[in-house]
Amino acid sequence: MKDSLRSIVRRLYECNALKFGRFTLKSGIESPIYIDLRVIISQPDLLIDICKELHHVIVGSGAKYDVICGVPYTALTLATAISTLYPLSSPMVMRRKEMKNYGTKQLLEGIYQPGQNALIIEDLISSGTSILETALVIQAAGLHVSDAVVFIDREQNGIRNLESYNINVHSVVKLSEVMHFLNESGFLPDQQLSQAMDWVRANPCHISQVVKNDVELAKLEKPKPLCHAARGRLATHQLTKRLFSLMEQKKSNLCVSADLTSAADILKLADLVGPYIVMLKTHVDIIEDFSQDFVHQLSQLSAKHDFVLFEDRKFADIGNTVALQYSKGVFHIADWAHLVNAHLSPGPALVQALKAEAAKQSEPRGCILIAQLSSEGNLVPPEYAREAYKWANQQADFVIGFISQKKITHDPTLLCFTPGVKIVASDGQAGGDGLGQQYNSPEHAIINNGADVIIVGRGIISLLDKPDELISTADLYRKRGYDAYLETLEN
Ligand code: 5BU
Repeated sequence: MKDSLRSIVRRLYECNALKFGRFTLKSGIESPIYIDLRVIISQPDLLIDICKELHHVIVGSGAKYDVICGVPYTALTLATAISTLYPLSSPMVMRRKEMKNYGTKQLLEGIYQPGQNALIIEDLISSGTSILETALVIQAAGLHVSDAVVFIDREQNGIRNLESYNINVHSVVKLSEVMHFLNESGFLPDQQLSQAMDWVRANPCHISQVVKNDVELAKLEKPKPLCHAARGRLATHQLTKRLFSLMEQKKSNLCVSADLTSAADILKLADLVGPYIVMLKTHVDIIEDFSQDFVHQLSQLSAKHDFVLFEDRKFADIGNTVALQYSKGVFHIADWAHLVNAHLSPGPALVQALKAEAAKQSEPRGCILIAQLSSEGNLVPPEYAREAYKWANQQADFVIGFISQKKITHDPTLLCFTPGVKIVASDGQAGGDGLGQQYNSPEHAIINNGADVIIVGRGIISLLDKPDELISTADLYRKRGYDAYLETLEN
């Protein structure tokens, strides 16, 4: 333990913030340890030293945040001190524990905006329940919480408990380190040390059931849907902004999937459907006469009709390989595709590798994570959706959303792209293609399942030989998709 921390722990012991003996906890359980960090609010020097250690861990954690929020009440003073010690990096918001019955009635005070990231500050973690309660209030105000920083980790499972709620907890010091230091310094006899260590190991804590229920309820509560323009304003990624702006201008949430094998056919399709779409999706590896000239012409059409190019490459290999697949080979995908997509199975290094290649381009590039597949019997596990959301938060400057059959997050800055869409005579579920594809109508995908962009292939491209019909069908998908979006705003 470094000297600055030793000094803090010694002073905490001296002011009775750390006690060893026999104590009855609030839960009725007997404990050989009692930690009460509330006393630090009366010792400004100690408080400042603790805050400097917390800030050191905040910086080291790499957590990205716009505001900090202390768990009331003790950590409110810690957050305030951090905010004033480091005013440039740490503006603060404050969680109310009780709702006012006058004025704004809000539970989160201060200046903030939906879509921002909040970092939680806490003095001590045992089960993680208090941090989770605070995270719920912050999330209900539309902000994200991905990280929390605590001074002492009681090592009673709190950090692991919060991992399953996608909150990474970073601690300054572990209880075992504190106890070993006190033992070495002669304050804690060997026998008491081993008794206390045994007790900690034998008493893991759990998140309170009440809070667990609140989390489930919060997940069900849909925030009021925002229009494309408002979501575009909240987004930070240039391609997300561009897509929302195109959706607004073209009154379209349509992506056509150009699953054709001839370069000329794809160019013909792109020129015909260009005015009705916000995005054109390709599978370049099915084109029999691929050439750089084709890519050049496709990029010109993307500029002429203002749509985004998405190469549905579904990267799924180790970082080094996907980096090569993205930027090298015959296709040089990174040079022309604004967006690509990736599977989660190889692990997050894949996205980092793609991002590093993308950074070499002069124009913005983005990635869509495959959270769910449309094909029957696919083996993508449900946990992918949760993991995809976590990665999207960690790589917000690269990941713009998800390929998904259902909306996996209400975060207004992340897009849900849904393939497997087709208009058929009857509404709702629209059957399949006999090869595993499962279709939904545009209304079902958008209103029931929360799609932001519908991806349509054969429903449109099969009409390439009848250009007039192709155009009217693309416009019909555009109109039905956009009307469905407008309906979601009314609900
Ligand atoms: P369709 O003709 O509308 O069925 O084409 C759908 C396209 O979307 C096709 O290019 C697929 O490769 C792509 N797709 C999909 O259908 N389902 C998925 O889950 C993913 C991509 Br990911």
